Amino acid sequence: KRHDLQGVELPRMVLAQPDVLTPSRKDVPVMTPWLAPIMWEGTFNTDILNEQFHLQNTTIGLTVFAIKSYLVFLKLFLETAEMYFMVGHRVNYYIFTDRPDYVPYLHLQKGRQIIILKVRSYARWQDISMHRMEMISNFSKQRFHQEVDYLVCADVDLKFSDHVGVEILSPLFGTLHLNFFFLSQENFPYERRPHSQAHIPEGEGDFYYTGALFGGSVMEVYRLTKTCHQAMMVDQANHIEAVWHDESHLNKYLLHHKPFKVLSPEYMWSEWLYYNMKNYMGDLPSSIKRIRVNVLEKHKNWPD
Ligand code: 2GW
Ligand code: MN
Repeated sequence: KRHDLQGVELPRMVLAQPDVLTPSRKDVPVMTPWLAPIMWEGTFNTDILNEQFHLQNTTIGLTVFAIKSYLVFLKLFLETAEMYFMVGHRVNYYIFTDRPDYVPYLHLQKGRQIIILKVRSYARWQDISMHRMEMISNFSKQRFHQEVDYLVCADVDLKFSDHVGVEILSPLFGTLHLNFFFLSQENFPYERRPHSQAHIPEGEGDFYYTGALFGGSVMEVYRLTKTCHQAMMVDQANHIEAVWHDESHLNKYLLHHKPFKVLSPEYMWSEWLYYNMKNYMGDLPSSIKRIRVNVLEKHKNWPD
């Protein structure tokens, strides 16, 4: 499928003349040093973007893994995606699960479908999380490239709470991790051991990206997931596992392959973290205008 916006003729739209000398937001960074926009409320016009992507008849694949007990998250994930994710566009939900029978039945909006992909499970949760890279790369090569233009890869333990639309789409995009957005580079939890393929030396790094939301064109997502999977296989052979698993490898990849768009923490918010932060930060900063995706609370054994 095509994902090239050139040659699109937009219908006549009456819009105010762009005031290019005034930044759309002055309270948040809106551009990376490599001129990738950082997506915040108030920096983009949804009507123009919807037109552009409609004229291309864009189809978006949303990949999500619901293996073993994490199937419980799937219903709310899908219900809220139906309300807020790429509304009005063509969407394929690719649900990777070890238990297809447990996928909830849902009435979907027109142009949207659920595709269940049966995959194996792993005993360790770290392996479940990490092998997502392998499975996404395999399916990208085998079928996604025939069916969708873009892939959006998400964790399942989240809910959509406001608009997430075509503004996020570009050949390669990552999302800023809320926990580290306010911190400087030396506090990023990158893998620091030189023996790991995910290693990022002190003094390097642009952002800390979350493993919970990334994507791009099928080709770019294929390259990313294949590269990360191969790096994890090398680590495994060397008996080392990166500190934050697939997320560490994603950060390494995005350091060396700069994303074309960067999503602000509006796209991966955590009420729980924020509740704790409030104790010393006061109320929500006025720079946060919309919270679009929320991480759900859960319990697990954290690494030491
Ligand atoms: C994960 C942890 C503990 C026990 C089970 C699982 C688990 C994860 C599972 O039983 N079944 C399953 O399908 N998963 C999938 O892996 C699911 O899609 C889930 O969203 C994803 C990542 O696991 P999660 O959400 O528990 O990890 P987080 O939210 O702590 O995530 C960040 O760090 C991870 C690596 O440690 C990943 O990079 C993740 O993308 C990040 O958000
Ligand atoms: Mn998660």
